[in-house]
Amino acid sequence: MSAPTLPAVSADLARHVAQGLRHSPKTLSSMYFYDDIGSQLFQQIMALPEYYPTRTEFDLLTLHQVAIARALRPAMADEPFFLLELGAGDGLKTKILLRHLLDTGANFTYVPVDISAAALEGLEASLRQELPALRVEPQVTDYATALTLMAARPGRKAVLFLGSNIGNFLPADRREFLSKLAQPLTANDRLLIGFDLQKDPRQIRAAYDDTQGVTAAFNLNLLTRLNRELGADFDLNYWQHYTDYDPLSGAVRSFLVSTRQQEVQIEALQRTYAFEAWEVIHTENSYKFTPHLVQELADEAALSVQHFFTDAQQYFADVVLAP
Ligand code: AVI
Repeated sequence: MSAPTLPAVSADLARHVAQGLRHSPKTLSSMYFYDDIGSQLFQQIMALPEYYPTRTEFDLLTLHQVAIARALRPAMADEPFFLLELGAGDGLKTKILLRHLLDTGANFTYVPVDISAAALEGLEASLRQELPALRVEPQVTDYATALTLMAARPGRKAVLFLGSNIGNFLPADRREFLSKLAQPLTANDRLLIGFDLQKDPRQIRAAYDDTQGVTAAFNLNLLTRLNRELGADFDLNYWQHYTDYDPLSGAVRSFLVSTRQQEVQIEALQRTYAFEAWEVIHTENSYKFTPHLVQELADEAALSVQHFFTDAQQYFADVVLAP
């Protein structure tokens, strides 16, 4: 029997799964959490009482909007620029800045980038309603393609990478990503990056293991996706969500745990995978930072820290960087 022909996105997924399940421990990337259901579940996570990062960053942007907008836009009021946002999602936080920039006469085009078409359609519709004067050019693509796209565009840019998305990279990948992001920028371009800061370890852990089980559903949805897109037969009755926080490395690590010995077939890979009882698949890292780590990261990417905005409790930081 030959493997079924897959659409391009699923072919990428198939390659990734084949590689990740060969690893020890078995690994799948959190990048694949965000199908349309995963994106909806992430919207729910952001509203959870335990998940402090989103509302903290929202309050921080509200508090510092004037100073942040001033740091991002060109000094000449009518000089055009692009405001490119990687991983825009529902844009709820960004709307604070967009509204302020429009109110103060900034001449800019907003380019939200996301891998979920549904999330971007929702964002565009809400922007048309709430900010009809805004010029929007949504791009459904991954970060790597967005970076190439950005490099090809002449003109000044401010690039937003909010929500501590940077925390989902492993340290080496994070350094490489930031260096690549910095490369096409010229002296007057700016980056605004959100970093979740280290704090009470219990509070961090709780943010990734909420009592309503939404984060568990978000993690487990990855298996549902493999069932649907790759013809896998993961039985969700025998998989659990587990997460821990290591204050030494600053990493929250999330896992899918096989609660019994089992075999799973993946039709698209024409393979059967064996899982021991309590064997895990590592699915996500969410790193937490200190101001010192942020400075170190900026130095490594040859960027300078222009402003370090934080909230009263110092839970989160939005940092303006320049080449
Ligand atoms: C998108 N990213 C920054 C979230 C985080 O906090 O790592 C994804 C997430 N995973 C579980 N809860 C939220």
